[in-house]
Amino acid sequence: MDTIDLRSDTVSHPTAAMREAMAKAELGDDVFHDDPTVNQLEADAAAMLGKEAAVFVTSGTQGNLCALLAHCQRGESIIIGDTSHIFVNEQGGMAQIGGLIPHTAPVQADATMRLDDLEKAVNPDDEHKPVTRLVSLENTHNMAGGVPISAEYTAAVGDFARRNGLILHIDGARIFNAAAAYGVDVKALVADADSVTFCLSKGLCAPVGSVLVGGRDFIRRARRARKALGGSLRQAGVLAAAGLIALHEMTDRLIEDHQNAQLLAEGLSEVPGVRIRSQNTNFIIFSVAPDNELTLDEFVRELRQEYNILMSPYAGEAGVIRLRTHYWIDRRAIAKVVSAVRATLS
Ligand code: TLP
Repeated sequence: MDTIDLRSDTVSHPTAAMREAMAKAELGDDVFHDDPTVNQLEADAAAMLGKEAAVFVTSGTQGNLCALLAHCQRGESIIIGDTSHIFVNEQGGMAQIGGLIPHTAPVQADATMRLDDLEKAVNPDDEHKPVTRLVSLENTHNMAGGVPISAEYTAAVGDFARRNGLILHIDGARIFNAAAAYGVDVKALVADADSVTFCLSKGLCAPVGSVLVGGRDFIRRARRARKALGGSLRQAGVLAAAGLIALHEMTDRLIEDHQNAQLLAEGLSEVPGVRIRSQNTNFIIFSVAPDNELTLDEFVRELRQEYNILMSPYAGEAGVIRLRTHYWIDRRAIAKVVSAVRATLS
């Protein structure tokens, strides 16, 4: 029986076309800028996001850290959402490695931070305070439940950043999901940003890799940071070949994952005992009625043992499960999940 893995979109495997392209990729030593496939990926990614240059990195975490290291000096402060992935789930690399001081602002249910909270987080020119250098957004927002943020809001934060002499970085791990949700060209969502990290893995299905885009000088500094972090790879074209397919063939289909997430949420909402908390882009967050005989852990275990369906309790809130649809979850899988959940809770 095939596994139906809904724990994250990070579990997605490369497609057959990716595996074939990886086998045939032209290679070189990327530390010498000699890998034609990596060079192509970086050029195409920069063009697609409307920026001057790009650098291929091993992960979203590495892309975000390279960006912060390239933009900021030790001892400076960055304004960041209190539930942002960079703050909560990247081991505090900005402080641990970069010597940067996070100044958090509350993330609202719609994944935005209030502009007056951002204003309050900018330190005055006072020798007691670290210099505020950068503000970071996350689109789509993971802990908010896959909520996309709009071009208009991003432009307002861009305006705030310019008024205060700050750099704007976007953790756009799933920026193409946001573009699909708003039906806009991804350029519109990042026009105001000085840098953006986005992931080729996750919904776009490449096995490894993210891309950091921005201005030419910034990318030169980010390449230096990547080297110091041990992330400069040699014949990385085997990975970039899958990344090129992710970029050119997988972004336009993400809307199908969103439609499937909606279908799954509708199906689950009809199961007695299930309460859908939210459904945005490819995310679903739901809870199981507390008066049910099964604990959440037992519910998850039974789905795995009896039906080969993988879900994981949500770290952000007790009693809650968070699912993500992706390329390998089709309508047949969704029907199976709904009937397995119904049988498990009956
Ligand atoms: N998120 C993972 C886990 O780390 C939680 C997931 O399963 O969603 N930014 C955002 C918004 C992310 O969601 C993630 C991964 C990253 C950055 C980091 O990407 P990787 O895992 O490639 O370092």
